[in-house]
Amino acid sequence: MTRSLNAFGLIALTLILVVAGIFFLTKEDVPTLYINEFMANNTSCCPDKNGDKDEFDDWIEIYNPGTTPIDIGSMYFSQDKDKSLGYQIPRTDSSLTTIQPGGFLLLWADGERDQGVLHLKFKLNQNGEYIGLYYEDGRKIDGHKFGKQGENVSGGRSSDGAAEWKEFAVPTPGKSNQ
Ligand SMILES: [Ca+2]
Ligand SMILES: [Ca+2]
Repeated sequence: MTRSLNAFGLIALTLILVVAGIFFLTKEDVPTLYINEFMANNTSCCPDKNGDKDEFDDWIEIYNPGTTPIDIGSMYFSQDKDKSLGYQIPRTDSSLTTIQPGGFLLLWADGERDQGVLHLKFKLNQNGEYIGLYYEDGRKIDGHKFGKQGENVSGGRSSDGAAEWKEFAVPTPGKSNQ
């Protein structure tokens, strides 16, 4: 009796380990993307073209350093590093929200959601704050905390994806940081 119970326990334990192994092996890796550049005090730099109107809105540039396209639809932006599930980017138009390998995507932080999927619900604080990009399950992809921003100056990685940040007097929204 004891022996058959032990055998049963062993089988159950093996099954649990196999199932756990499959779960961990099939759990997708968080994609590698960078918050590459942003502007929180845009007065004349880079217009968000809204019909005939030039809107000088805040913006965030995301960079895909990998070798496969990545759709950021259904990922989240948060301005609070303790809350990963902030604003969810709609997954309604992959042609607009997919970043090609080595490519850049420009999102307008203008609070004007009616202007399309690349327009975020929030604006950036020119006095400084945190911005983070999170995977659809809440795991962190990238985050950056910045201080007070000068007019029409962007903050960006010194080169695309680099760890070091600097100010750019000549910003490059949607293009490689130079
Ligand atoms: Ca706008
Ligand atoms: Ca850039």
